[in-house]
Amino acid sequence: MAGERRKKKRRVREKDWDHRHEDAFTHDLRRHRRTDTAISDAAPAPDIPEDFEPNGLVISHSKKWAFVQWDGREDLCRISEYLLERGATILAPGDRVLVEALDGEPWVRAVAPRSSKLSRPGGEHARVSEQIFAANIDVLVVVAAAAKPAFKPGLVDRYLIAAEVGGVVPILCINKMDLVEKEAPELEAYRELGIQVIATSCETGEGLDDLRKALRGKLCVFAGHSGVGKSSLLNSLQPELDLETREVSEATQRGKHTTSAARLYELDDGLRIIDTPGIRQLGLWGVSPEEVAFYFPEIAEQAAACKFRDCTHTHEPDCAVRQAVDDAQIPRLRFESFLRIRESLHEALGR
Ligand SMILES: Nc1nc2c(ncn2[C@@H]2O[C@H](COP(=O)(O)OP(=O)(O)OP(=O)(O)O)[C@@H](O)[C@H]2O)c(=O)[nH]1
Ligand SMILES: [Mg+2]
Ligand SMILES: [Zn+2]
Repeated sequence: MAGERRKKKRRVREKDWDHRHEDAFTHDLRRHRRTDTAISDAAPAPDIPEDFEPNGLVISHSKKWAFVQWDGREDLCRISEYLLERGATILAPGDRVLVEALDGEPWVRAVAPRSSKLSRPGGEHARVSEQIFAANIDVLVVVAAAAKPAFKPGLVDRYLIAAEVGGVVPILCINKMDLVEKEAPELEAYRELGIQVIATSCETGEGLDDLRKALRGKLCVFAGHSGVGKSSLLNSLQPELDLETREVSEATQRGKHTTSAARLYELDDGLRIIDTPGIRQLGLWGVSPEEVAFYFPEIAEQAAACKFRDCTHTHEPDCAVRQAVDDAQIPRLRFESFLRIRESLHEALGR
């Protein structure tokens, strides 16, 4: 029975994936995805029908407990032991779940299939290989600072890949604009990719209306390095939140990892935002080194003209991608980012 249920679910999920990614992906990648889609959902408790109606929304969670909004209130619920981890974390903020009261105590008893997710590989000692840090998200707001810490595109490029893998629309928010005279020239490359770039300042209020407008009615995640101002932006959008923030270290110009757990906040105006802890680096889950090029649209576009079909764009003769970098058709920073990400995935495989 359980096996049968799993099989059915898998088919449905793959179909969704193909449908949503139809326009965004090349044929090769789509074919690859079809064979590679992994099931990460925890199976519901055995007495729960497959087509259960979720009645709760996960706000935050730990291994055994979850804060869930259900029945008009927020409750600390226990997580059913039937929801075993099968390679991936059971719950993430944004998950739709079935909550039932057993002996007067609320339990999370099933997790609904996700419409989208953001994942990273579990660390070396993690219990799971896929760590899902947000579910059913419409928009990933990649927050970076114009200064303090200085803008570096590496993490941004990784988040863009995670968004594409998970079926989430990315927006780039450059905060702390009050600290610089003008925008970093690198940002143009992202606009050319069709990504919305919003420049903000929590000090002057610049861009906050644009941000509010872009996020209204959507479920969003704020993610980025520590100290870029994710929690400050939430406070600026809604001062009553009064989230904890801390100045960046003068010595290292880095944030102090103030936010310690991801949590969903419902703000006025139909804004629902998950604030997340800042990270140093984002590992990529479910991406092989060979696939990285597909996630850089400007590189994928040129790759068709390379002499070798399996050109890696690292050393081969007649490489149209490297030529396009020399001709400034592909921004050099993006190409260097591509090489670094590819290399780091190779290293991760070797470990
Ligand atoms: N000048 C300036 N400082 C800002 C701005 N936004 C945030 N800050 C400051 O940057 C520091 C870090 O802000 P946080 O909101 O704690 O950063 P965070 O991204 O939530 O950091 P983590 O929770 O560690 O991931 C605080 O001292 C803020 O006051 C801004 O627009 N301009
Ligand atoms: Mg924070
Ligand atoms: Zn090439």
